[in-house]
Amino acid sequence: MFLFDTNFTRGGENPRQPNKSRNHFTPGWSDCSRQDQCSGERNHPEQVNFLDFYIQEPGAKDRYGWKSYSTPYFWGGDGQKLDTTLFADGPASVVAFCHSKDNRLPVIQSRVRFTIDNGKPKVKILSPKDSSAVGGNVPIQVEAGDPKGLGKEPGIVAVYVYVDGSLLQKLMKTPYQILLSTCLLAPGLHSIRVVAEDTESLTSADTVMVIVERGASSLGIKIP
Ligand SMILES: [Ca+2]
Repeated sequence: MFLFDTNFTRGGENPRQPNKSRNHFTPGWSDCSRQDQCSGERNHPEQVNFLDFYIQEPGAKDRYGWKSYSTPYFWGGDGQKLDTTLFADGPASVVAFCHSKDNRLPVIQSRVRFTIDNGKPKVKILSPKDSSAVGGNVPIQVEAGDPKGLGKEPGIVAVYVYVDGSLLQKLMKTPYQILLSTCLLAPGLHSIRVVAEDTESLTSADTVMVIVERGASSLGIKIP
């Protein structure tokens, strides 16, 4: 999330050269991550007219903009996310222009630079299904793939399978599957979590919850 913070302070137009006779905004990005939302916050709502956001890839002709007129200042409107898969992987930046209601005050801008990398692995537990009742020996089947990112060639290095937070197995090659012996688990709810790691050490995870039942089919999964 990008959080835009405009602190209203007393001083000159240039924070480095304070001038006590003028007011100015000192905007600053206070939070940032690779993707998600661009939003803004400020501590003097009465002074801000609107915020103008732009995102641009270096060297790209087009830039994408959004004007936000009310707090909190989000890119794309309240709750909308910035889909970074629309952009090429690599360096990019977002700049926000803060327009004051007082035309005599300058438009303040602040920029954050970040790196878009959509090369994280994708991982999904194919079976058992979430919330299913299980018993006996249950096959855990995992599908994992890896898109090309910024760095090395794509590829899954390992798939880690955790049961209730403890590592059950590290799977190094396909097919990513393992048998879970549920007789070692107490009846009730248990979590199966898998983490896929790619050649760039990026990780993604998927989790399902299963209900261990005594006397359930030893063939594996019983869909409730
Ligand atoms: Ca990758």
